[in-house]
Amino acid sequence: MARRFPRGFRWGTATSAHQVEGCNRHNDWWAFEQHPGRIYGGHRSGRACDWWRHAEADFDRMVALHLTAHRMSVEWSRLEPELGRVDEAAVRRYRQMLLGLRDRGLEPMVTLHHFTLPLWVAQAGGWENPDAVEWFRTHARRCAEWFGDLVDVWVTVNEPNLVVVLGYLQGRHPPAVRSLRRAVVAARHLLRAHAAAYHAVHELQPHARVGIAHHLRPMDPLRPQNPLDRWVARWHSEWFNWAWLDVLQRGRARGRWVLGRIPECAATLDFVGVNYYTRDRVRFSPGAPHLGFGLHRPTPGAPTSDFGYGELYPEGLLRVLREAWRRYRRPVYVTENGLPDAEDRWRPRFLLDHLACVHRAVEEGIPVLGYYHWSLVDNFEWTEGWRMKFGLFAVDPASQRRRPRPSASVYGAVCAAGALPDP
Ligand code: IFM
Repeated sequence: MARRFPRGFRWGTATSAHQVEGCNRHNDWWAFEQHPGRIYGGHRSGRACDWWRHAEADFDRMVALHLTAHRMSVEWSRLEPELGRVDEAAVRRYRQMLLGLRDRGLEPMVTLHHFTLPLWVAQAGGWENPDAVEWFRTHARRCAEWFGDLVDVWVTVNEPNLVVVLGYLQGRHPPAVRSLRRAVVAARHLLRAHAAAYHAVHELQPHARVGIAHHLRPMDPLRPQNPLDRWVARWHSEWFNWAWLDVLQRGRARGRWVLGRIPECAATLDFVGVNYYTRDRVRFSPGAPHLGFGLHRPTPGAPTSDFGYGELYPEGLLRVLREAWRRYRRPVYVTENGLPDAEDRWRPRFLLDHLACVHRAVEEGIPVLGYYHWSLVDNFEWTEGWRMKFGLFAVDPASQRRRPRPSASVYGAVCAAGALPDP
């Protein structure tokens, strides 16, 4: 029996504005990229994949792969480059892009915040400033006004846990802070901003689906027999993976997690967006209180993608889908899944194995509505610059030439059939 997906299942790819548009000069990442030592090899986003001018050429590539959906983000700093000043040309260009997707039969899913903040927000304290919640509410309401006739599915915030861990605990992303106290303040504002955006969109579009794209990774003990490893792995999984979604479902996290109670966040998930890449093994480390007493490692000896980005572990996707469904009973989208693999050594198998897990989840009765591969094209991978290649299409940022990798036709065949080939 062919492993067929339900009718209407969305076959997509995912991108974010800063990583593909080019010349996003008015956000905190552009400023961050100018500091030596921040980005691998001194790389910069520069023209990125030139989507601000030529996204439509890549939309045509999506059509050639038989995709039916695409997840993109709008860049807040383009739409509102200064507090209260709207750039009408940017609004027009996003409408043109969204129409371009629609006209090609591609359903847009739009993210309102994907890592970047307008410089004026960042300079006012970013997510540590409580005013950011209201500013984001306005941004969301305006986007629903401008684009609501073209967009029914919205992601408020991409990977709030990574925004906080990388930006406020590890200091690797802007604002490059290392402070638990400041991390908690930012996290709570970010979650309140999600809730504000959720309601702002729904006031104008009661039938829209509004959710979050959350980075989920199973955390298993490095030494499964060791009780301290087991304890620390469970604890890290709880706060990194689930506490955030608990707050958005129930207004508070289970136990006494630092995120605490935020009653206004309750019941603000129409769906759970799952960004799944890999799993971590965790080892108890008494000398690392600043790391929550846990060191994260890949599984020893397991295959990993380029530059040790992560263990290749398709079953982890099934595990997080099951757990998200068990806890929240909300429809799910796989809003990101992919790997850096310049030579396409692993990607064809990776795609089929991860999609087999999605199919299994659907068979078990979990309402998974779509799968968005990260990414269509190689793009600017934040602190890793251009060295990590996530695309179904290789991109040379200098010439802007594209070359399909073999996995593009593997994914295209699955999308065309709406089914997986026999194993
Ligand atoms: O490129 C990123 C994306 O912006 C957020 N999720 C993970 C991807 C790959 O690292």
